[in-house]
Amino acid sequence: MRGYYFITDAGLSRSGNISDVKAALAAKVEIVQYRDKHKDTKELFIEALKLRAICQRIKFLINDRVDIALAVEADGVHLGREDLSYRVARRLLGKKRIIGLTVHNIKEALAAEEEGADYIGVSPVFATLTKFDAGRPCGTGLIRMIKKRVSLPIVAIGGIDLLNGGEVVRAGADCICAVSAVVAKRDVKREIERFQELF
Ligand code: TZP
Ligand code: MG
Repeated sequence: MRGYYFITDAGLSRSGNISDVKAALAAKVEIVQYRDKHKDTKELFIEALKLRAICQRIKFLINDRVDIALAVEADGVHLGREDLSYRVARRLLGKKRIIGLTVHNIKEALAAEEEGADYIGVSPVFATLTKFDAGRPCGTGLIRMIKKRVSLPIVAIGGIDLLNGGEVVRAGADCICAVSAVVAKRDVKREIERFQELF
């Protein structure tokens, strides 16, 4: 697991999730996460099904919703503290599917590894306007600390752009995700390629 990690954001997108995900595939991303905090269950299911069909050869994850992940046969989920617990999600999803957990500090990172998470999302690295309840920025120092003590792949997220992205990779992030710095741009493929060059 290494490189740019793509997350959809229909609110920031200029041409919609389907077009953005196609651009992400053209930019050779290996992971796409479908994230939408506004749609109802039926709308989520219908769009996730379309995205699953597009993302056949890469990892396709669903944010928050284990039920949608199962319904569209996604490769896994990304869960935060307000979502189903790791244990319950693992029971529902089985051993093979990917479960990524958001962590905000070293204690949570160690606990995520102990539980069996497949990767951790370290969040938010910097201040972000994209997620209003993201919490306090942890900075790249936390990434360095986690890298030393936890062997899970690290996905860094929150306030990352092309100016600070290099620092995040040097701190030890295996993947970086930059939502507004990519999805709100006119040429999504080109922006992702710029992030890929940081690795
Ligand atoms: N999770 C933690 S921060 C965040 C998510 C989904 C938003 C990141 O967006 P941006 O625009 O890259 O700061
Ligand atoms: Mg969540």
